[in-house]
Amino acid sequence: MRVKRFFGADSRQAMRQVRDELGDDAVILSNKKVDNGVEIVCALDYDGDASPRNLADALKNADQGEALQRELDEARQRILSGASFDTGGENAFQRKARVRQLGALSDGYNDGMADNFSSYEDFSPPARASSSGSDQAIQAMQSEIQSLRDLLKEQMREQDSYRNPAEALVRNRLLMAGFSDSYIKRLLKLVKINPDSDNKTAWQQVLDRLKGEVQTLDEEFIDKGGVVALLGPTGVGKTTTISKLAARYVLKHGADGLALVTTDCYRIAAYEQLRTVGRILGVTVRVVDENNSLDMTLKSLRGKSLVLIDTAGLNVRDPNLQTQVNLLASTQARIRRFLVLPTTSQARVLLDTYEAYREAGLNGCILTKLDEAMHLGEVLGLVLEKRLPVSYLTNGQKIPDDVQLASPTSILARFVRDVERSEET
Ligand SMILES: Nc1nc2c(ncn2[C@@H]2O[C@H](COP(=O)(O)OP(=O)(O)OP(=O)(O)O)[C@@H](O)[C@H]2O)c(=O)[nH]1
Ligand SMILES: [Mg+2]
Repeated sequence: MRVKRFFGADSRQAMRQVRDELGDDAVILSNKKVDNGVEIVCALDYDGDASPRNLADALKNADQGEALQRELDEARQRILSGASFDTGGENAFQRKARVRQLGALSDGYNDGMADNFSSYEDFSPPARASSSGSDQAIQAMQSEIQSLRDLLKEQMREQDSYRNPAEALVRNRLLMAGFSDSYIKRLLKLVKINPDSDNKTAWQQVLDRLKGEVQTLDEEFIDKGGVVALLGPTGVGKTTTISKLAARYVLKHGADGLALVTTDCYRIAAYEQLRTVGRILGVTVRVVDENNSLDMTLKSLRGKSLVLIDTAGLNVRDPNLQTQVNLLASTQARIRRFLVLPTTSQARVLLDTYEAYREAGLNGCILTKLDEAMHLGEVLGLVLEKRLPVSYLTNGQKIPDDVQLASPTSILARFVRDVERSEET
């Protein structure tokens, strides 16, 4: 029998060489780690006198497959040892059904049935598999591991709920309200709910803590003055909020001390919109474009006590977003920047928005559209996790009425109302 050695930096590379040269029917005699890589020895004219392994088997032994398999086995062991967990009333049969659903695993209960778990049979690649077949097998393993992780997490939660039912209730409420797992974990570590605590006391403890964690501004823009820019994707309520704040300013201080600026030179309508507000309120409005830099514009408005800057609504993947962020950074004036976040958006969208605008150097946020939001949990989760101070809340389209300075009390009151309402339904 003639043999040939293949050498690659890792198993995958070595296997690719085998496949390229000998095809999928290559007969592999050995597959071992050597200095700086992996060596595979193949039979060129295999006559059946050895005990060769085909490509699929070799892949099964490959680094990646091995690592995944090991992880899977460890996870399975943890699941099996969890068989003694108290699962809150779930009987062995229910538990077994659930475990099976997650990948036909035997749960180790001694009920006379044979252990029908066979990790390889369930997701090993077919004999003489092609590379895509083995990729699929690895993907199947990965998804199996994920299922096991989820199951393990769930079991741990069940165990916790048995040990500390009040904490479990609180955790569940926060999860339902849209907080992330990691934030809840951190919060509960800080709150330390006593295992003997009743639900009401535990919940109040958490609310008190949340109230202490929410950061808000204690002074209105219209009283504090300065230069304030609102940023955020299109349609979130930047112009409407600026119009509300402008109207409030004028009602309280008159029109002279206020100016409105738009950096939205992408759309003519944006300027028109702000100009209309300025005309009605008798307030100066400026546009920043190629002839009027932001720096120059702000210098010309030095005498104003408050300048509100409306920016172009740019979605997170818009290439102009960076230009706009750079524009705000390019001035000498101190601009306070607030991200406008609609409370109607999902947590993922809010997080993406935050990540995209974070670079702008945010001083805080404005939460809009509370009147349309089902609950505040998702946005609250984000502002708490990112320690983003909330300046205003808006709850309708009416100018100037539907805006209020945010306070921890008002935010928490709304949060509690949402939680109670969702539990009633
Ligand atoms: N229900 C409700 N609607 C609001 C609120 N704030 C703004 N809107 C509405 O949301 C829509 C978009 O508001 P705009 O202020 O134009 O949004 P924008 O962020 O300036 O959008 P672009 O200029 O495209 O970036 C308008 O129909 C507003 O009336 C609010 O608090 N509640
Ligand atoms: Mg606008």
